[in-house]
This record gives sequence, C-alpha cells and structure tokens, in this order.
Amino acid sequence: MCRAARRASRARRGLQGWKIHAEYPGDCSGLASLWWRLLYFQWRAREPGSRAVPCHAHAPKITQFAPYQSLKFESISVEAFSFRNDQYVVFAQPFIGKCGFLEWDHVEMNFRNFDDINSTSTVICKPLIIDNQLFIIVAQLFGGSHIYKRDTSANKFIKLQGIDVLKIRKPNDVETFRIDGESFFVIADSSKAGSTTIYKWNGNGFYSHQSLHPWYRDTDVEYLEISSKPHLILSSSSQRPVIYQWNKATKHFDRRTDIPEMEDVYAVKHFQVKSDLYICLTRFIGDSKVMRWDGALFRELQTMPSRGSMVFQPFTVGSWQYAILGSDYSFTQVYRWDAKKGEFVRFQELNIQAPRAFSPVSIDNRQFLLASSFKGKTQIYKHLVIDLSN
Ligand SMILES: [Ca+2]
Repeated sequence: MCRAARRASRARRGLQGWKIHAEYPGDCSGLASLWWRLLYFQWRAREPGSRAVPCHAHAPKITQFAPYQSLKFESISVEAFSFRNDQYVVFAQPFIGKCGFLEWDHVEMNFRNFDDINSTSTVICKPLIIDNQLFIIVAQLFGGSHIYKRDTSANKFIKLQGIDVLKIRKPNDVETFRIDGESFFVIADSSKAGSTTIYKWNGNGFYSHQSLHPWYRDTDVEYLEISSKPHLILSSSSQRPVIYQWNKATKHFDRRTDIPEMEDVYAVKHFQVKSDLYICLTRFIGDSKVMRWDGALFRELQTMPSRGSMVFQPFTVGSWQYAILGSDYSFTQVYRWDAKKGEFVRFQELNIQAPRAFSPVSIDNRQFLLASSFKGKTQIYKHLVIDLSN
C-alpha cells in the first residue's frame, strides 16, 4: 500500500459516520489505485449525479466539518470580526440576555470568554468598525435597541446611543455596509408599526438616513452589489422580496423590482462564484432556492427541500464554496459548490438544534464554522482538509 493509500485509509477510519467526498486521483498505481477506485465508486454510488473527475485534474482532497468545541449556551445570531489584529466572535444570547464575546486562545487552541454586553431579549449583536473604532449594534425585542462602543483604554464597552423606538420596534436583522466611503447600517423591523430603517455614521453618532417599506413586517435585509451598484434586498412576511437600488444623486435607495413568484421568503443572502452573482432564499417549509442573476433579473437555479429552515447561509472556506441550510425538524444540510455542474451538491449533515445563524472564521491558519443554536448548545466546527496526495 503506497503512502497515499495508507493516509486515505487512516482518513477514512477517522471519518466513520461522515460522508466522504473525494476527487478520484487516478494517478496512483497498483493497490492504491485499486483502493481509490473502490472509495471513489462508493462515493459515486451515493452521489449518482456526480461526474468523474479527469485522472490528472486534482490532487485528492477530502474536506469535512468536524465538531470542535461545544458552548454551553443558546444563541440566535453569530458574527466573527477582527479588531486591532485580534479575532473575536460574538453571539446574541436571548435567554440570558447578552452579547457574549469570545476570543481565540492561541495556547489552548479554543475560544474563551472575552467580554459581555448585558441586555434583555437580545436578538442581534452586530459589529461595525469605523476608523479603527469598534461599535456594536445591540438589537433587543424589548426595551429598545442600542449602540455600544469599545473603549480600548478602559477595556470595556460603553453605551453610545439608543435607536429610535418609534421606527425600530421588533428588530429581526441588521446589516452593515459602506457606500462611497460612508458607513451605514440597516435594521429590518418585523413589527407592523415599525419601519426598516437605514442609519448613517456622521463622525459622532448614527442618524436615521432613510426609512423604507413601512407596514410589511420585514424579516431580513441583504446588502449586495449588482453590476457594481449598491442594492438592498428586503424579505417580508407579507410580500415577495423587494430589490432596492442606490440612487447616487439623492443618496437614497429606490425600489427597483421584486423577485417574481417567490412568496414566503424569510431571508436572502448572496454569494459570488467568479463574476457570477447568486442568492440563497430561505423558506421555512417547502423549497429554499438558489437563484442566479442573469443581467436583468434573478432566475431559479436550484431548489432544496426545507424542513423548518430559518437560515440558508452561503460561505467560502479557502477555495471551497459552501451553503448550509438549517433545519428545525431534521438534520442541517451542508452543500458544496460543484464547479463543473455549476450548482450545489449535498455534502454533509450536521446535527444542530434549531440553527439560526452560521459564520465562518479563519484563525491561525485554521478554519472554523460557528453555528448558533436557539434550543441547544452553540457549536463550533473545524473545517478539515485531508490531502491524500502526500
Ligand atoms: Ca440579512
């Protein structure tokens, strides 16, 4: 057995119970080649739609997400960010009522507590860095939402300002973005009386810049560029997702179009493969979808069955493009982009109780996937790459 085969065998033993996705190397000889053929055709049998990879095309690599660290709290959102050369993650913990910050411990090789912002019914803790200053938008279901600032000399978070309680009554999502050097955030409000509102940094504080779309009970907002122009996509409980385009002259967003025949979309997230733009649309029940921008509108590319899905998150790890579809009633599905097919293929199942958000993070040349769980332990997975060619 050659080194590659021994390594593959070890990797396979270590991956018991996990789906194995391998690219058939074809350039091994003798026993190794035979073993690889077996492994490869077993995989083909499980993935009947997959095509053969040319013998010389790729070094054989297996990737997977392996459980790494389990955190003893429930969470509803997660964000990873770096600030002054350190890497942090923050989880919104609605039941305890706080934004819990963790930092990477370079010695113990795990995430440890860093600091908290205490609040009530916390649903989002969104970091925003402007001119080397760290702000945290803390969205709460009760008691109004607030913005905190990191005081680096005192080593603590201090409250900077409140957010207008007339507009923001039931925040469901926050996104941050920059246009022409100016910093903004937008809060999607899911109450009938509230209004999804964009806020702008003016050098001293954040001021409401534009309210979009009252009355529709918005669940999610996504910032993206379409043909290099800033856009927002708003998902609502009561209508199809609406696309807004930035108007350079008025410095406001104008309604451009909606996404046809897509009712009941809970959230939209975008990703890019080379120069092509795609969106993942989450539906709680029925089919979640992947759509591709064709230059004029988004067209359906793929449908994935949803079993109580609140999140369909695309993300990259190195050169791999993934998308992860959470499920409240079944296993969470990880999909991996197949460049030859130009679509996602099923990749791995994860067992997470009521997943609500995912975030990848890269630290010390290690890649992790953070998974918030609304009804169980928050989970951290490590992205493993096993190179079988060495
Ligand atoms: Ca969003």
